Amino acid sequence: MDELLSKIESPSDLAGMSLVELEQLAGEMREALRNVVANRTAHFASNLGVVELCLALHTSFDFRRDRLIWDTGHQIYPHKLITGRYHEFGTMRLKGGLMGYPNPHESDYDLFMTGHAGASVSTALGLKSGDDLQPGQQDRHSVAVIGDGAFPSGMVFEALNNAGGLKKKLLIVLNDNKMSICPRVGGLAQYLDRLRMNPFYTGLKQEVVKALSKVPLLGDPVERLLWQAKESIKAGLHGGMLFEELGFRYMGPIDGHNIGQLTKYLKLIKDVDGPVLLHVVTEKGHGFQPAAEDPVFFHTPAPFRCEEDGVLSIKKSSSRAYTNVVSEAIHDQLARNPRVTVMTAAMCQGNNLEKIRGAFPDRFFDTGICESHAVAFAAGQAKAGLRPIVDIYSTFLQRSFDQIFQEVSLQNLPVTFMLDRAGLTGPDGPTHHGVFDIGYLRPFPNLVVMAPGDEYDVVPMLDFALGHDAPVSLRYPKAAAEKHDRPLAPIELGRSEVIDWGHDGMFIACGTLLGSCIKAAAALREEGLDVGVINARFVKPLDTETILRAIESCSFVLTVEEGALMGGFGSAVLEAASEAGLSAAHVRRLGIPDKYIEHGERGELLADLGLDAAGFVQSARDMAARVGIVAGRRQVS
Ligand SMILES: Cc1ncc(C[n+]2csc(CCOP(=O)(O)OP(=O)(O)O)c2C)c(N)n1
Repeated sequence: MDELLSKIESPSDLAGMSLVELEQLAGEMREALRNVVANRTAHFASNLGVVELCLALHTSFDFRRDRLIWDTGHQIYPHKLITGRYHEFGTMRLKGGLMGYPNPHESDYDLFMTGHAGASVSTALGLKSGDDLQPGQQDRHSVAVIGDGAFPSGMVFEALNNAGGLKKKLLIVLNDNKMSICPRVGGLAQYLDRLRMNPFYTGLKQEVVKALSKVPLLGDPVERLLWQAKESIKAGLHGGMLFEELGFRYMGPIDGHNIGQLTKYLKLIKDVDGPVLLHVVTEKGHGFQPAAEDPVFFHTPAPFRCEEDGVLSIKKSSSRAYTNVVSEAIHDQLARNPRVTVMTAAMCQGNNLEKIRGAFPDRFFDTGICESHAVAFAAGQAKAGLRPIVDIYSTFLQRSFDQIFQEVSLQNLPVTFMLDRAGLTGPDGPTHHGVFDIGYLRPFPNLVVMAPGDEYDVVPMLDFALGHDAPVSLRYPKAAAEKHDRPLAPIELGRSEVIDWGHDGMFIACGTLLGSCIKAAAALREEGLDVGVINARFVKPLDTETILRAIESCSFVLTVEEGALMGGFGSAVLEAASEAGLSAAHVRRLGIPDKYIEHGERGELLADLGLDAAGFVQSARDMAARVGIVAGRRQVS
């Protein structure tokens, strides 16, 4: 049913719609959201929760001119539905289709391409102060919508501090649904809980609303708002002192599913000079009972369908992911060693740490979406004599670059970084691909950088890391774990593992593309090309002995990594060759080129980049031809 939604080409089509029609539209939008997740993994519960808020914002402001930033951007789907993208909605998160996050290439209504939490207040403030400096632009409103999960990010408080000082006309809508991906944690969460106890939102709400609705509708809106604030204080209803002290006018909490109330407040706030924080209470998963009951699963559910009797049939993948292999290995370490701790920055579910949270509540730390704090916090624990593991997505660790430098590497503290989703993450796209970590970790002295070649490497590598008296990082992709049967060489600092020595050429694989290299080498052998495979295991220190021997003795060498080529593993190999005075003209690096890779299934993206077995076969053939090897026989040069 899309009677109204199918006619919405842009938010201007909402003008003149009655409250009843807007509510009907909200229902149609929820149905469109359900249709997407019926077919593929996508963000769901967060989007269900902001449908009314999205409609209220678009009917109260004109975002062709005003500025709207959805923090993180995972809850952008309703906004996409009413900004001209409904008819493409079925392509959501498919390669070549709509992105699951804001994307300025899709629409002028999306200002920044984002996917990392906590930047909205800064960019909305920047937009406002940028507009204010230009003639004729000062009337533009700037709005940031941020969830209570993203709100505790350090950057948000930096921005609040700045905004309170600048006194710019800025609206922050705090979307409080009591959830991050998992239930929200921390002192600020408790503060928001207390604000929710405000009688304005609870039992007394009706009376207060009645009292406040006595405000004459005519007259100066600012005066009306001041009157309301005064009346709330008199009634002992005023909360939000923390925000008031920071220089914000705090309004709320109000019901984020009540379009009428939302628009009433938004319209009033438009006339307030200076920064305002509107505290809106929503239910994550609103309008779809299973999602409201289990918002953790329905944050980004795997495909499911509703059966006639209402039972959900969840299609589960049968393969075990690296994430699961790692979480079991961490569990085992915590069980064996009381000095081991683990921390996550709000990714308990994504990193499959829920069992660990239950089994070791004293040694499990969820810092909230505060990656830089998590790393410095781990450094403190390491200094105190513990062996902290920071279990984190590669892309989110970028938020902690300086803490890795100063608090960890400079002090040479034994913090272990488990970098999940290192590589192409698939349908999330460029904001989430974890392709930079090799490049940004390699330069730090003291830091050991490792990459398991397969599942067999994971447990011994974590063992090695926790026994090593210095920081260590270990990267693995969002992929099904593979096992390559072989006599397993023990993990030794700076030692690679030779799987097969090739006389014509060599693949030197950094990480789990090892499996595709092994397959490619087997196929090439059938063609008469003797190409070997090395499992590099260490990016730093590099096994220069073995790798330089390969460069010296093989006709060609292909380095392979699921990471940015620039500054990556292959670069490290070239640097080593250069240091040793070896020619590297016959070395070719395979990895992620110097551009952002769009969203799509990981397998499709890897294949497009020539980073699958077929691509490796082709690259080896090309190199063989280039150095003069034909059908397995080297030509006399
Ligand atoms: C820097 C960063 N860390 C972690 C994440 C992963 N992440 C995406 S959404 C989310 C929860 C956000 O909660 P909230 O802001 O309250 O929004 P809700 O989904 O509850 O509406 C997290 C942890 C991220 N996107 N960015």
